[in-house]
Amino acid sequence: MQEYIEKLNIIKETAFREIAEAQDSQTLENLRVKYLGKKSELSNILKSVGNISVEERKTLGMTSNTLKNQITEMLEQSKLRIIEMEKQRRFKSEAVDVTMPGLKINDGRLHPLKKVMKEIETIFLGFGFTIADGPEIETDYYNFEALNIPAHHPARDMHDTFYITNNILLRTHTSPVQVRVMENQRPPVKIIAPGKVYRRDSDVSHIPMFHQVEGLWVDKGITFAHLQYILTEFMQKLFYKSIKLRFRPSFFPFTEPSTEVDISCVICGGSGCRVCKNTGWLEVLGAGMVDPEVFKFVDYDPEIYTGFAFGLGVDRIAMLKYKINDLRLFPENDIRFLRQF
Ligand code: 2NL
Repeated sequence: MQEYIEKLNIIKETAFREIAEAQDSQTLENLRVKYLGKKSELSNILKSVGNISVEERKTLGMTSNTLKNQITEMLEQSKLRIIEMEKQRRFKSEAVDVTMPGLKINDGRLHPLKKVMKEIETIFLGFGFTIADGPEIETDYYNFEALNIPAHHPARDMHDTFYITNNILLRTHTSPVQVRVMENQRPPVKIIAPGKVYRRDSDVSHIPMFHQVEGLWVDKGITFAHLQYILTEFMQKLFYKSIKLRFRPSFFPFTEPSTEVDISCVICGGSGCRVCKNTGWLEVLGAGMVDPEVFKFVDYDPEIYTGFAFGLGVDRIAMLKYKINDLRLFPENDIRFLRQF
């Protein structure tokens, strides 16, 4: 008998200690099964008792029942303690420090060429022009023939043009876009054609793909004065108000008369520097009055309509605007370069 009472005392001692030390609800549940479950020592103690008196059996039963209740009570208290503890743990791990600095958003940005392109488009939209586009893979007809550049003209030199077949090529300028618009629309036509163009040269000052904006305004009574006014206003808006323009006579197969347009050097202001090769001037545009031959291809009557057209290289404008000295930085897409815009 004494042996069993002692056994109960040992159970009590270890149960109380283990329950008091439990740190989480899973451990506590395991302890409940261990001490109160069907297969627990405590549940089986009466069955294992051999020959003792009825009186003793009764005492032993009462003692083990009391212990069962004590353990139950102990488990209950421990459960409350652990619930509170786990709650505190969760508060700690899920806490948000609202004073922490925010994460930096690594936002994208526009390529410098795209920025300049958009700026040019915005200026011309302001003058009432609309934006036209067309294929980069063109036919000989739209890229050359309809622009009064017949076969064997030097501008068709194999060194300049990427041919796909005899008749199909990568456009060397965006003029074919304008030819297509004129083919499909009667005057007035007042458009710009921005886009990528391709030429077979590659050295320090040339890349095989570059960007061009061409413009065309055809209506009754358009004169060279319109050309000068629009291009002057445009350059003043793109760079600054006090910029000067210089119109030099030139030649293009698709315009007559033709002009090359210089601006006063945006680096030195005209006093002479390396960029303008000490001339004070930068060549930025080619332009002219649309050649009557071109109008014939699109069935416009040159006796009724006149127009001016121009073309400018966007890459060169972007170099001047952002003071970039190497054309090849544009197509390289080095993130260290692009991040600066
Ligand atoms: C340059 C010269 C130019 C044009 C482009 C043009 C287009 C049509 C009719 C007549 Cl549809 N002309 N475009 C005219 C003059 C010059 O570009 O040096 N570009 C970079």
